[in-house]
Amino acid sequence: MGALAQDNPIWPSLASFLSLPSASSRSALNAAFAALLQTSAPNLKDYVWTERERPLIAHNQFGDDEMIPVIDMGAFTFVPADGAMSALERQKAQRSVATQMAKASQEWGFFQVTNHGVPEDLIKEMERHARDFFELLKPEEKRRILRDGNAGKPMGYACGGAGTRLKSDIPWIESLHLPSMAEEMDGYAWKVWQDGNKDFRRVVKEFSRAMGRVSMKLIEVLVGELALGQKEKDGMMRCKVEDGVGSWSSNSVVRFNYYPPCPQPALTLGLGAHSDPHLLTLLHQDLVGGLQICKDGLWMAIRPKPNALVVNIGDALQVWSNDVYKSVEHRAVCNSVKPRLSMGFFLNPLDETIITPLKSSSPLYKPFTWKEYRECMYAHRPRGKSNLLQFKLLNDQQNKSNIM
Ligand SMILES: O=C(O)CCC(=O)C(=O)O
Repeated sequence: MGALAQDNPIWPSLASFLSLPSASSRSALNAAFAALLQTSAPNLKDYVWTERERPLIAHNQFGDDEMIPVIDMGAFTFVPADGAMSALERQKAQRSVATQMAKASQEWGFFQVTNHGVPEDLIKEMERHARDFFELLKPEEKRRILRDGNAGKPMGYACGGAGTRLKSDIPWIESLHLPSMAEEMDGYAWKVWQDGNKDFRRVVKEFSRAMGRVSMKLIEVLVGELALGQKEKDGMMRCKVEDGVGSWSSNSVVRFNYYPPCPQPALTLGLGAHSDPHLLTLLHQDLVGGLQICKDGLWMAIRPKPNALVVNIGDALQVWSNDVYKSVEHRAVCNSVKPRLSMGFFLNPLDETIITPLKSSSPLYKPFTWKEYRECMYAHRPRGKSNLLQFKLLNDQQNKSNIM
């Protein structure tokens, strides 16, 4: 692990803020924080979340281990040695894995995969580079790629509220969003480092490619498990070819989340409750803990599993599957002891792709483009699943009760 967050010039002032007694010392800190971020004076009280959103479960208060499905996907990712398995046996093993994944996506919207095929060494290298970015660079170096919070597709670095349009309930997080397209991604690295940090660029590209490959396999398996007719399957294949969804490099995003230690983790959140808008998310988290999901109205913590990746269904796949698969609300909870790092790959369609249920009879959503959906999400703060509801076709009764 790199330098502790106490050495990071942004967060110590923020960290001590909540325990400061007097208004004058608070305002001195406000000024110091504003100078560091070179932004208009932030009100640090805005990191204290409204009571109903605060976490009641600590980052490491894990539930029953066996409850969140852990699926070994080796049958898809590893080619057996000659003679180790017949083609029929392999097919049978793949069928069993596919069934488990589809069941988990329907019941949980979340599962973890092992034997996913992303090399352990690559993950370690990626973690090292991400920690170096957050912990070793000066604030002004990171701010060279500060996100434009008003953009329809904000990329780059954000710290707390800086780089977002959030004014209250500000998340306790530093994050870095990078486009998975190699050339676009390069541009961000060249802005941060004068020498372009070749090794950072190489590792992000390899990581993105490897995570993209697994994501595509997962999508293929999950769509294959939907009860689709030939017409819908052809439609899905057309989507893939025309939109480049079949390509890891299309329109996807790699995101690094760094949660510094927080003196009052019960008052704030690293990320508020949201569902992911994309098709599918693949996330690597370190062993600290902090990811929580909402299952049947109750929050529960996902215990990190060494060498596993967390998979979750995004809104776009929920729509594609006409609500068979569920995109589920989740959030990130902070802790007072250790920084936490998570690294995600968000699989996206191309901007002009029309998202509509693949099965055409009785669709539950009106068609929309990925660009429309993405922009709608960034225009409002995503709270829970509010974004998806805007595109739902409601019957008269539901319409009435929504208005009342
Ligand atoms: O860091 C985590 O565990 C959650 C990350 C997440 O939800 C996101 O990046 O959208």
